[in-house]
Amino acid sequence: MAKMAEGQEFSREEVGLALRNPGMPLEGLRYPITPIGMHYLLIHFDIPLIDAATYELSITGRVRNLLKLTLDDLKARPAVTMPVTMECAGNGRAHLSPRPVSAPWHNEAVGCAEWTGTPLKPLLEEAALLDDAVEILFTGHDRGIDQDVEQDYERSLPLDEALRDEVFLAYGMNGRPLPPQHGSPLRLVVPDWYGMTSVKWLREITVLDKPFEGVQQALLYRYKRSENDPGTPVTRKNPHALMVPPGIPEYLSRARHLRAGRTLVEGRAWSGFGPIERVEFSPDGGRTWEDTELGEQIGHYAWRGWSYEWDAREPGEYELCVRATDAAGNRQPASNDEAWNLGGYGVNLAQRVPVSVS
Ligand SMILES: Nc1nc2c(c(=O)[nH]1)N[C@H]1C(S)=C(S)[C@@H](COP(=O)(O)O)O[C@H]1N2
Ligand SMILES: [Mo]
Repeated sequence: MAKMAEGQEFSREEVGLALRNPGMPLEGLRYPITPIGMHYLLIHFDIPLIDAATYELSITGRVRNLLKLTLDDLKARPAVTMPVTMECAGNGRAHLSPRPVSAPWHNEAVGCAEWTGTPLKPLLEEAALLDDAVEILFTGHDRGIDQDVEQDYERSLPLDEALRDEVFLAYGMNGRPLPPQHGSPLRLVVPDWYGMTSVKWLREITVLDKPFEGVQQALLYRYKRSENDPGTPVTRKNPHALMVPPGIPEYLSRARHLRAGRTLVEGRAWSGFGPIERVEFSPDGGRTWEDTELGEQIGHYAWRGWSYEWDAREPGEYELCVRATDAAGNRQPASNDEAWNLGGYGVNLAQRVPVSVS
């Protein structure tokens, strides 16, 4: 099922996927709220063209009341605005060896937008779930073929997850209408979970009386060690810290160059398993670690800033690393072996940034 690749060279397919699905330039970590256009994108099929004026969302399946809602109906309901860090489950995949041929993310499949929308739970309460409801299925307007199966992009959530207060349907991003590439006119936002769950271009919400077995649920987005391994579902985001690469880059290689002296190294960290409690910095490839200073927490589901004043006294070659620990005690792994899985999901190896100091 999974096509694998090895080495530093990327295939035409991987380059094609990377061009369609840009990441956030890591200097974008300087903004607490990622500007639209700097936020990463992941689009499996095509961006559908949807007329917001005639758009309707239906809530159907195991419900007492079928609902059909226009965008105006949804905007007339109670509104929430909150920053939510979104990260693709495939972020870090390109560091694996062998790696699955898919979007070849290194570290940049992340962003934190301020989303505006209406909570899902009251809508489901209005639809009145029947007693046999077990999962909620979210179906997008986009359609394509993956794993040889023609499908709508759709994913489900167990009932208890879908009914969390902080799950909402978003029609706004950074104070503007949702742009086409991020799911216009309406998308799901599931804080704490990896991005695949936050279905864009939402067409239908279906209440199911048995677990959804579609491709994006049962075949993909599972932590598997081999083809025959049924694996476990990919859900919440693993803890992850990233730094703004310090100094200046060489154009082609992106290698970093820095003058000796004090440098403020900064970045952001997040986890779907609880608040970030600790971010550590290493100037020597992970041999020694120092605690960094944690910054403001702009929202419960938003990344947290951190900074460290690094004194690069001696000219030479350095490998800077950063790693986060969350409130549940999860810490980023040190080795590729720990992180490896067939789909290249949830890879949160400590970031490594080689720097030449002169
Ligand atoms: N309908 C639909 N929803 C989707 C996707 C998609 O391809 N189609 N991609 C998912 C994945 S894998 C991710 S990581 C996020 C990316 O959201 P963004 O492009 O707004 O950053 O959207 C998710 N929702
Ligand atoms: Mo993703």
